[in-house]
Amino acid sequence: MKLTQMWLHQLEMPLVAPFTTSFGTSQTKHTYVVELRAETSAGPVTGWGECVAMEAPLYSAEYLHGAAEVTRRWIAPALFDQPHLSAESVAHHLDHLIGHPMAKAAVEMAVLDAQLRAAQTSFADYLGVTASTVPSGVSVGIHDDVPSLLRAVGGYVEAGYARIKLKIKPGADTEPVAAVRAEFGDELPFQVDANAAYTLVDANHLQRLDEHNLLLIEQPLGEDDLRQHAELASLMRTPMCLDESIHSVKAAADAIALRAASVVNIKPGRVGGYLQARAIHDVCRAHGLAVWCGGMLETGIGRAANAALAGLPGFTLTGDISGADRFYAEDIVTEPMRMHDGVVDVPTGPGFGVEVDRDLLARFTTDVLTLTPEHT
Ligand code: OSB
Ligand code: MG
Repeated sequence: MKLTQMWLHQLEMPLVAPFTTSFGTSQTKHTYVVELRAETSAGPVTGWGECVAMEAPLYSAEYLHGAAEVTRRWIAPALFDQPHLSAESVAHHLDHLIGHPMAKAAVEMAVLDAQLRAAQTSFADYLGVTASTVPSGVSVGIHDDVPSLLRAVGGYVEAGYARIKLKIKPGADTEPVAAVRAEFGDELPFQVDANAAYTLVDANHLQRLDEHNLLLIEQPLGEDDLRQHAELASLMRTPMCLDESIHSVKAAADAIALRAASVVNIKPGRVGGYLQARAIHDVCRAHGLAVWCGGMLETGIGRAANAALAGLPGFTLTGDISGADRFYAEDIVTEPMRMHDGVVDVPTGPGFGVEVDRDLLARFTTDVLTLTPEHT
């Protein structure tokens, strides 16, 4: 295909409730949605992607305005230059640009959607996914007090979610974890996520989580603490899972070689796109590590793509792919993802299988950046 135009729709979407992690509280989802138009052998097509970078560099080094800027100045021009662009060649054309996986992923995602729509192929078929549903887990933020946490978890358990993940931080860890176990019993599939809030000095304290029979502990230490995660993993019974540390296929290979983790959270945005995400799935599966699909409060576009990815056979643990209503009263797609019976459906339509609702998109849009071959 040949790219002809690209738009970055900057959005602010209110959350149904504040979401607190060890690095902060959000009330609003900030993102940009990539819309691109391309000429293909099947005629002109439109593709959609979204950027998972957060407003501030608290989860990862990238931040939303930086991602838009690097897209405007370097990513878009490099792709507008290509006479024969394909989703599979995007990473190659952007390889000379160091870092910025989330910015690259958003654009690759839109190219992939356009390519699949032109071929009338679903993302699931492209991946070779035959599952029609995937289990649906929910990420629960840090709460100010245990009763409100138990009410929130109770609501999700009642709704039928297949797995609960609880955010933790120093001072909000063993007590809320013990309270959830006591209230909902040993059968509840239950895991925790520290978002890099601890250091190896906390090893003795973190060992106290072992008694709660957790599925895993996600990213207790820093992004570049692979060796220290390996040491902590050897001191804990709870399986070690990495999120922030796995920003590339190489990082996944290093984590495996160092025995830093036995489980990997795969977030397509964090690793530079859905094709890198699949490669990490393949490497982990070949080495006997379990993977699951993480989330970044995606809109309906990313949520649909994640549901298809999570249908690959190595995704043996339940992902953070909740119904859209876990975060949003209104999504930007015509058919927001619904959790039912503990699962979400793998979309079957062309591309990612969702249609953006222009009215809803406009409602949440604060600005639009138009990129063309001439103006970049
Ligand atoms: O660490 O998994 C994380 C959201 C924002 C940033 C980091 C994380 C998360 C979540 C939410 O846990 C997962 C979801 O989208 O449901
Ligand atoms: Mg995480």
